[in-house]
Amino acid sequence: EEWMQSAEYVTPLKKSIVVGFSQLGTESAWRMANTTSIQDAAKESGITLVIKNAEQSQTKQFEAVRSFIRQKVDVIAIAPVVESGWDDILQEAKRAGIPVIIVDRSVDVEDSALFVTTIGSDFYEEGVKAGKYIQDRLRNVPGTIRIAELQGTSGSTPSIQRGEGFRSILGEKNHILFSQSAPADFTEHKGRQVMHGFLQVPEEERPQVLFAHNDEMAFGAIQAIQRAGLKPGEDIIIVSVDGSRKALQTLADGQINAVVECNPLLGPQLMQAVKEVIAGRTLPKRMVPREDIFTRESASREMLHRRF
Ligand code: GYE
Repeated sequence: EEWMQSAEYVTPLKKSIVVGFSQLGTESAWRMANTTSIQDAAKESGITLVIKNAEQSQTKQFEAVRSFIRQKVDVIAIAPVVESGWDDILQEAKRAGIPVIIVDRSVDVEDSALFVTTIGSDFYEEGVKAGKYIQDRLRNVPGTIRIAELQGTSGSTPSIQRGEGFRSILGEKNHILFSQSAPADFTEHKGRQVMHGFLQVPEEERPQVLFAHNDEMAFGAIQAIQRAGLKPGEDIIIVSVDGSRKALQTLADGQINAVVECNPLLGPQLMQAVKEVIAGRTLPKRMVPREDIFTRESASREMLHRRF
């Protein structure tokens, strides 16, 4: 490729690598930690970072990518808000000779050569962990179990895959009913609003379990549950995903029952990948950080190590 052979990369120390990063938004503590991690890692690596906030709009992400192409950045990184619709814009980057690294969520494109690698979590596995926790926890509860689900942004990888992973464990059981499921955009206020709606049913139809696709939606749901005169964590078993310090605190306090970890600290891995791409090395197509599940027993201990 042209960008690898051009003279300015023969002595890379003389000129800082420039990375354009399209961040999808600011909806959660996870997202803020992700942005900070990428900024810090760029600084540490002496890489110049141009970052644009797309405020949940794919159109804005397209604009950001086009501006990076015009600026002739060395590498483009994208945390894509949704999976679909990326083929054309990634073609534009390819024609400009700029390699693209996908961060956090995935893109669903026909030609996987349009990006170098995807650095992000195994969201399906996160859903599986949440499902297994619920399965264990309710093993001895008789009768029908109704599960409510607060999904993330429609069409986003973590929402699609957390839902699928969760259902792979609980989906085909006769006594388990997915009674309510709706997107709440990964935000606290939407989580509160949608959960409030879920609770407008006769008592015997109320869910005993809530799976929230992230911490913020669980926080919103907790408020709605309390306003309905119920005890979160007791009347309704709650599992969320991410593991911010506040979520672990809420877990320790007993209002959430389990939190599946999703690691936002992708900066160091991203900058490493940038340097390797510039050096012309081949990267694995997918890079996944190690992750855990937290319960009340481990919450206080883990909280000490939390960085977001
Ligand atoms: O779980 C949620 C954020 O894409 C993994 O996006 C990320 C998710 C994360 O809004 O809190």
